[in-house]
Amino acid sequence: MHGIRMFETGFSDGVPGVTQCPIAKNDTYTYEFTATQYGTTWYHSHYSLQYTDGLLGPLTIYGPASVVDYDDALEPLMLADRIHQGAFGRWTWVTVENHNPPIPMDTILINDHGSAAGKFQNLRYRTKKVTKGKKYLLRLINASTDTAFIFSIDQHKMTVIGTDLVPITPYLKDTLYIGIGQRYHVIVEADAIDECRNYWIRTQPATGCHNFNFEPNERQGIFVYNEDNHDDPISTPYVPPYNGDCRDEEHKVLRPVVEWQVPPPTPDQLRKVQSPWMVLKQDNFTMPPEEGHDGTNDPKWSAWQIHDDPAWVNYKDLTINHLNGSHTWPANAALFEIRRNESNWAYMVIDGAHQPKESGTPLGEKTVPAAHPMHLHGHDFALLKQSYTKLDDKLFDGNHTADLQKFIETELEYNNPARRDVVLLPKGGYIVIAFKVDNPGAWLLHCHIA
Ligand SMILES: [Cu+2]
Repeated sequence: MHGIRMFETGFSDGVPGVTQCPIAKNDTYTYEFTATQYGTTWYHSHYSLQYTDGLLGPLTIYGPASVVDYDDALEPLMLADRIHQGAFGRWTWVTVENHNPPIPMDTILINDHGSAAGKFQNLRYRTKKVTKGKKYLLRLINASTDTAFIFSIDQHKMTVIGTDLVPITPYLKDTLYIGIGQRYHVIVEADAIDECRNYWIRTQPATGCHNFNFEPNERQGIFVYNEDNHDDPISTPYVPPYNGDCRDEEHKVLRPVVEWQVPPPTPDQLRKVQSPWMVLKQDNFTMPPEEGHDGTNDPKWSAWQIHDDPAWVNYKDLTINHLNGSHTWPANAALFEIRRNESNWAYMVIDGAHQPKESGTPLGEKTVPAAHPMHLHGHDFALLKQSYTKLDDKLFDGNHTADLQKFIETELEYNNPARRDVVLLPKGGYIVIAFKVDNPGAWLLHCHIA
């Protein structure tokens, strides 16, 4: 249940090895939780590549809305990349049959409709008929494995009213950045000049945040005024100056309707274990030995990691079963222990650009600059800073507390900051997030590229 807070029901969070065993074939599992927010999200398997192959769906929690300036709603739109051959098949083809990684995607779908590599053109997604002069709520979900989209409808502007599960002060856009796992509520007025025609819905992969092995067709959806018109629309896209790069919506315009304030951290709070300084890097990595398998002759894998460990969970020893007060944790759980503190806020600087010590880096281990849609379970976080440029190295070296204090005072947003559950860690940049420590459990923080 992506982005559902699971407030005091962490055992229903659905992460294999952390909160439960994977559900066995022909078995069932019931997730119990209280819906604490209204809006749009999705559910998906958290096991291996299953959601890439379609084990997912939209989830709407109905309730009062902050902005009701619309006449009707379209069904939720799940935007997704896919592999026509099947993700497990392609994975085997690359890893076992020794073809070259990385594994490319080849298809863009909207609610499971779309052409694959130019075939099945007539399978494009068509909305229900819209009526000129009416306003429609669109609930957009990026359910991709490896693609950030720039979403637009030709010749129609969007009023953005919600990010993830949070209503925001409305703002107007013609193209919308939507990263993996993120959701947006937008209102579109059917105000086209020619209502006999239909208009392209575009899902353009953002530069640097996709991996297609050919130029994908961004036109997989049609905004339908005229149900009898089955011709391809002739509408034209918004012409850049918009930036086609991999970005999020500017976080300073994502202002929650229900305002909140975040207390500034102390330098120690930003530095301490409770607020880890994280580095995402790729490493040549051998899986830890298991019962009946010592692993010494295993091939080296390349794995992403936060700090020094790629999380390696044990289905027989769930992380959540260690929440008994003993403070002993499974080996290789890549775990950060966060205790309640005086302010009840935790802070994290997540840095994608460099390691604390670049010198002496073991062979085969390096920081790989890449963009990562970071997702935190069990909490909405406040986005205090999203930087597309590199973090100043010296801030965290322990010798520049005055500079760090100045950074805290001048660089971070505390007054009604953006509140959401997925944020893009820009390539070569960093983010600073904060969240209330109010939901005990074992919670995953992960990049949502599946
Ligand atoms: Cu998710």
